[in-house]
Amino acid sequence: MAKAARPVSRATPPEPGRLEALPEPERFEPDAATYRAFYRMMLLIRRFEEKAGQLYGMGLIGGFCHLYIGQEAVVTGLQSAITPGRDSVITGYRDHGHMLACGIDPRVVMAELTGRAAGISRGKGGSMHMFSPAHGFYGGHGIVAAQVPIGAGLAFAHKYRQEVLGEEGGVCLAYFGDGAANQGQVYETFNMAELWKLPVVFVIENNQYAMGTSVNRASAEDQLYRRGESFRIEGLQVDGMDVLAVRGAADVAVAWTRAGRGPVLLEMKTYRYRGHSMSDPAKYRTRDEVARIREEADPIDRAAREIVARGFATEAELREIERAVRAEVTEAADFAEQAPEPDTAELATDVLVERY
Ligand SMILES: Cc1ncc(C[n+]2csc(CCOP(=O)(O)OP(=O)(O)O)c2C)c(N)n1
Ligand SMILES: [Mg+2]
Repeated sequence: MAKAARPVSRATPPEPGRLEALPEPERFEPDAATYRAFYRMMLLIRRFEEKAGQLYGMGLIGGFCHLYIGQEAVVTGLQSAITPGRDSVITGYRDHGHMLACGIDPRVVMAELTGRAAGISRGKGGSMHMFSPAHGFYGGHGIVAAQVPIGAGLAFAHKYRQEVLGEEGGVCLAYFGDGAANQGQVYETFNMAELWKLPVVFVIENNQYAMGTSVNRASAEDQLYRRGESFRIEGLQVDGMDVLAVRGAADVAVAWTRAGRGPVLLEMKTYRYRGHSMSDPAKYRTRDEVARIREEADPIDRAAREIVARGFATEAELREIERAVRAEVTEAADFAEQAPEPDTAELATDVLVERY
């Protein structure tokens, strides 16, 4: 096997005596069951998204639909490092994978995508507007970067509950994209988060593109892990196509922020295989580019190879996992297709209606 690339690298070292240094992360060492569980989760997200793409093509999903295919290792590695329910998670509109990794039932996510009453937002939110506070999942936000200050607010609540109310605290994982990283509100948030030492991990999912604009074209500083430096927020750049590198970095970041040392910024270098949304002509990149990354860096293939090489499962056992995942996704789609739409009397309930 080729020598693994260094999984993570650190931002500029802090000035001695002025900033504490984050410990150097190591690639996570899973046991067999944990690595198989990572594989299963990544595969569940991939197959779920493929099915969502099919249902969209059949006209069963309306509105926007942004698929997460290619980025599965990011959310799988990170979510495995936190405590579901105790900690909180918030992201943008590319959110189906985050919900599955939070442990939300694929059936209610698919039912929401197809606008059914059994959906997690009762069929009225759709792809971009799903929430489950019971799972610590706070959306699902269609406004680019809007989730970043809200994530700091969630972290503030965690800190307040712990320090003022004496309740159990927690940390927030606030995910956003490389395009969102150029939004002004991100930097107001960085300032307050560090000033107040909020328990938040900012996760930039750098999938190389914001709609049709590449990160290098739009970003004066394209090493996004450095974006917190002027706020004294340390950053790590991580191979987001390697679930074990992601988990290793997540462990360091979560331990740091849980200990009251303030925010951490993780730049996950990843890639989306599909278009920005379902209506993307993809003229800004070549098919070869996508095919090459799929071939060389696919996170699921990589995990499968390593699982077999380490003797954690046989190829036949991985095929069995695949079969079970396909069955789960088929069941979710069948459930969604058969579920009734919301009653028309429900049209305005739980919906903010502005009257002018
Ligand atoms: C404030 C705001 N500006 C513009 C848009 C339109 N828009 C939707 S997604 C997007 C690109 C964001 O890219 P990135 O942050 O890299 O996330 P990705 O889609 O790659 O996950 C834009 C410009 C929006 N929804 N909100
Ligand atoms: Mg992007």
